[in-house]
Amino acid sequence: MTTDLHPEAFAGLRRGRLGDPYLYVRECRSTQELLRDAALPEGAVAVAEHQTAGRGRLGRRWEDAAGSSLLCSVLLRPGAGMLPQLSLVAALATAEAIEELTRCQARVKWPNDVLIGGRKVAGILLELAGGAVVAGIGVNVGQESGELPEATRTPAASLRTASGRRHDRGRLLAGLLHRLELGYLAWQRDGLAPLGPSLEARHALRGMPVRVGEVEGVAASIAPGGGLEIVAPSGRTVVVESGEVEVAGGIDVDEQRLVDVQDLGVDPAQRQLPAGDPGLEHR
Ligand code: BT5
Repeated sequence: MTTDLHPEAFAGLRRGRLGDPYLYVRECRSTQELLRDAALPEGAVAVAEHQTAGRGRLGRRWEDAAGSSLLCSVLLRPGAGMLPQLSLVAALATAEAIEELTRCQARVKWPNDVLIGGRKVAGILLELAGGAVVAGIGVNVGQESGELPEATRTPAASLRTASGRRHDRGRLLAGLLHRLELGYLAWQRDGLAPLGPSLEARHALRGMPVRVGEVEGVAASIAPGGGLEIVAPSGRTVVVESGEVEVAGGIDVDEQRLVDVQDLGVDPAQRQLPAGDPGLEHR
């Protein structure tokens, strides 16, 4: 049986360098494991219809309904450092490709989730393999609401439940890889700066009451280095470089659960501290 992710379907859709070679399997434990061969070139992509041991970050699981998800891994060789930034680059490319296909507004929940209407439709996992990075991207595409995992950290949605329509996974993958390639090249050349406006426009957490580890406050911008700025009740802005974001009461972007900083007694003038200000901490 041929599907919308079959190599023959994808060959006619590929727009750039990513996706060559294209490793397609019906089933595997995790597409992350298919790109471990050191002989594979940058740009190799592995895709599966179903994963029996799909993984998220920190040992968590990524669940799929066979034939309904986009489950892919991309081999990149970015050189040393700045992996958290690459996670944002991949999440942004995923959000943009989803928007292009579905016309639904997609947002990036720092550092690695893509949401529509406050629900998680995609997740990114970066893993080091020798000197390379394997970027794993999972998108819920065709699941009906009953086929989505329940009791997830953020409620789940699929492109189908969010848009009310079916979508072609091959076209999504081709758009995603195209945008990832453009974003990756721009990031390698000039860092996150060229992606900043697109990222800020899709920043899901702005204005939300959040906690990351011991840092609690209201999420502000994404810092130039890729960290999340959090305005603490004292008015200090703390930049958190990585970690798990807990949103008080959950994210509900549709209902604009935005907290006015003045409600917290914070002088709005203190929200945007200039770079190098002693109030700016890096963790
Ligand atoms: C992620 O981790 O979101 C990264 C997911 C990466 C999956 C891709 S698929 C292709 C490649 N091969 C793999 O084996 N993995 C990558 P994290 O932020 O840790 O989120 C994991 C959490 O999301 C779980 O603990 C659940 O709460 C929730 N979750 C699991 N499956 C989900 C789904 N299909 N949709 C929405 N949420 C889900």
